Amino acid sequence: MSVSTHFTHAITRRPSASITRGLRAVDTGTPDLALMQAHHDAYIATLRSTGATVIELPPLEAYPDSVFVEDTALCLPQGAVVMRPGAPSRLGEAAEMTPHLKALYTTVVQVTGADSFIEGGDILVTDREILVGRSARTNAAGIAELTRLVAPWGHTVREVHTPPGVLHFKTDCSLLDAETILSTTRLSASGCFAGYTVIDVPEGEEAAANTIRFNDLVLMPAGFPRTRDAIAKAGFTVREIGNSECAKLDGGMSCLSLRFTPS
Ligand code: CIR
Repeated sequence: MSVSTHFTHAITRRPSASITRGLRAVDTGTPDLALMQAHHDAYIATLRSTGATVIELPPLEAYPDSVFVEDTALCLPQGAVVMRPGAPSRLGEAAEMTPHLKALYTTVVQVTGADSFIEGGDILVTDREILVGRSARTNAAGIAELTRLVAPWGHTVREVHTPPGVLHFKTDCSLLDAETILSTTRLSASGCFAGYTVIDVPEGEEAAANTIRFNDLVLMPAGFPRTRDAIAKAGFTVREIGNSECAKLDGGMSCLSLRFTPS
């Protein structure tokens, strides 16, 4: 069983009323908190249906984007690394996550450099390596610091690029199993997934590239039938979750949880 796809735990955080002020690249409308909460409930129920323990943290009104917990940490089998988000309004979210990681992990380390910025959404962990996309939120210093922090745990980091105009590296890709990556063609065309099996997201459904493999399920945003059929045809069990409200804030399936097996 792959340590990159099978987990005993997940951490989520309930969306706060301040979500209406969440960051977005393009304004496509104000997210509806009640609908987002309903989608979030379905997401958590689906994670739990695999047998995992899902911790639901309370909303943080001071941080409009704090529902997107993935950006605050990188959780590996050997320990957790607290990130330094590149969005100034999100920097404080990482400290809010630290005690919850310390409650579960023996080893928690932190990206601390004043010039280091890195967000979990830019990090794709596979069984053989950690890919980190440089982006508007993740810089070279942040990647260098992460590389130093995880080296003693036996991990290698490979720097890759997030396509221009795309928020995070994982906005455009996800791991389906130890060898298989779902990706937009604009990302896979860079060659960064050489050596993996790549399933390309059909043209026009780029917003479906951010999925999560969580135990025996693949959670994907609802409304992308060609991508759903491609994933199912490859042999995966798919669950579609409403994502209309998070999508208004450039968020998707991976952003909504930290997934891990604590050591
Ligand atoms: C942001 O711009 O930071 C949030 N509105 C969306 C974060 C999405 N997180 C992720 O892709 N890991």
